Amino acid sequence: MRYMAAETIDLEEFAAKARAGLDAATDEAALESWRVAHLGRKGTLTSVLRKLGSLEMDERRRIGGEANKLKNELEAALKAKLSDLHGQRIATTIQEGQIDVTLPGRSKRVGRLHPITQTVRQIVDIFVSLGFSVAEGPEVETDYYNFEALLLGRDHPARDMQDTLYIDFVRDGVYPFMMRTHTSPNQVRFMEKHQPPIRVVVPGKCYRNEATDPTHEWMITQIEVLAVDEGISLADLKGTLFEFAKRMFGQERKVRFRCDYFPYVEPGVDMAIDCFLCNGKGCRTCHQEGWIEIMGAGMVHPKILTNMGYDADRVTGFAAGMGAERIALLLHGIEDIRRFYQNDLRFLEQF
Ligand code: FA5
Repeated sequence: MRYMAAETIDLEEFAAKARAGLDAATDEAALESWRVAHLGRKGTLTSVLRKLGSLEMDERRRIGGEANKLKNELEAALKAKLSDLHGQRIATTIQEGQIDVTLPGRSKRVGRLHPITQTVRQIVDIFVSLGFSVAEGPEVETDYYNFEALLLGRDHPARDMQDTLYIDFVRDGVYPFMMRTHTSPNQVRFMEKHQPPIRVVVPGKCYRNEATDPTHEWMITQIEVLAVDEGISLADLKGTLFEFAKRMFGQERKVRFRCDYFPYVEPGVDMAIDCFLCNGKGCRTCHQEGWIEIMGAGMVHPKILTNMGYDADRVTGFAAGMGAERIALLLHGIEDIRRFYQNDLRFLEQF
């Protein structure tokens, strides 16, 4: 059995010294030195507590309990003294006239949702009201989902339609990862995990190596729409997208449907809304066309349905991918898409 000499852990003596030291400290610097000397990691009370292990069990319990009580007492006294000092400082500052307590308070600025977030929510709400559910997918995408699975093989010329930002990582001589160029990879991701009937929208950011202009940004937000079921036809695609356009833009805007090419749909179309600025006459914002394209769409290619394990003789589907920034341009009458991401509060606070 080992004994510590009683004087090595004389709590009374330590407590008296510590209390006297605290009384003598009159400013924040002195209080901090006192805290380090007594309560700090290498302070006197800490070293007392460390010595407890070498005491006999009963002694250890007794002195340990007292030491902890003392520690709590000293910490509370330190806190009270610091708070007094703080109060005195404020009182002095007010007395000396450095703080004018009669001044009105500063109001906190309340943030708001970014206009594109608001637009995305509006679009998604419309589709939810039409019976669609909502899913998400990754922004860093693989070559397989972004291109290959959508029938855009490595040498397919249509890859050039979306100038791609690849991740600087090479495996087997190719760049397997990229910032997704569109939300269409989520058609495949969703179909892999679900069986028809499918009604889903997938919103998210997409990235392209774009030379920007009034209607082109390098980071955009798309909303992918996918419906797969028995008996879905081009009429369902048109009906759904027309209904969407009517609810989004009102009855007065004109809608244009044209044939377009995307390797993963057959047939493919694009949808445009007449330009709000020139009312279809042609201007800088609509590139003199009179129309602003808002989405690509089409009937899901039977090859993709088969690749997903579906019976392409039984089920069909339509898909669409629309740009939220273009839709926001039309909704709010903004002449340049680049304003959305310039972080100018004078612009953003209008929404
Ligand atoms: C696509 O991205 C296809 N994945 C759409 C699709 C989905 C087709 C499903 C068939 C089936 P596109 O590159 O045309 O297609 O882009 C679709 C929409 O995204 C455009 O109509 C436009 O509204 C928006 N968009 C595309 N690129 C930009 C850009 N650089 N700046 C602003 N909006 C853009």
